Amino acid sequence: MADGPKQRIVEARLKLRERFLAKMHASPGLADARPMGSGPPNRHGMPKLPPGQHLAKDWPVLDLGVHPEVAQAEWRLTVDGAVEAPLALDWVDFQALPQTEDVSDFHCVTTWSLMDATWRGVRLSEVLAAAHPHAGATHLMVHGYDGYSTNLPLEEALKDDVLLVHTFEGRPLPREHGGPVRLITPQLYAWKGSKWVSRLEVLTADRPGFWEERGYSNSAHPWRDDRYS
Ligand SMILES: Nc1nc2c(c(=O)[nH]1)N[C@H]1C(S)=C(S)[C@@H](COP(=O)(O)O)O[C@H]1N2
Ligand SMILES: [Mo]
Repeated sequence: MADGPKQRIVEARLKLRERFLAKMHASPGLADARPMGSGPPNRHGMPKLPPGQHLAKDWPVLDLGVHPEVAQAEWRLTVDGAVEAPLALDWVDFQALPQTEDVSDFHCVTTWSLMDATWRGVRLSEVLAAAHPHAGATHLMVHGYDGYSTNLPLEEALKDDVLLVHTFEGRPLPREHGGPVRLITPQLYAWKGSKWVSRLEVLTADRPGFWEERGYSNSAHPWRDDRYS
């Protein structure tokens, strides 16, 4: 992608974030004034593990049991709903977006945590900004190729560590973990990150996703032990 379009996406992202900055800072996550949890402080000055979590040895696989096979060449990501400019990105479009590398943690509500994982991908905020959400946009429904869905308030979705990842520890994200592309939400429980992501539906009101409809917490903050509603 030429510098012009990239620059425009970066600017659109900053503008969109500005609308949600106050809410982003008010939500817990890594800015929690009184985090629960155990162990010495981690790299964010938070307790090493959220309450009730233990370190996973390997990265477990957890999902509804269907692992859709989506080849890079067939993968599409649509962004629609309350947006000015609906998008349908293919693999080449996606790779042309600004790429980010980050180290973050992954907390599954079933009590295992993966710590200090290295990811590469595209900030969700960049993709959302490129679609220009309406002024009244408040939430997001993230859909997966397996029929999964999970909802996020935009102030969580726009956080800098929320990434659409294609690479884990320097290797392509394995299919069983959601490859070619999945979402990660390091400041929320991992069910908020859809594997095999297919569609970002921008909403003007909140709506529960698959697990949220079945009793999982709508907010899902690991440092508040916020698992079920
Ligand atoms: N598309 C899709 N995404 C999903 C799920 C799913 O069933 N389908 N399960 C969620 C749950 S409950 C967790 S804990 C994580 C697990 O990711 P992993 O299998 O890579 O460890 O993915 C989340 N994303
Ligand atoms: Mo989970």
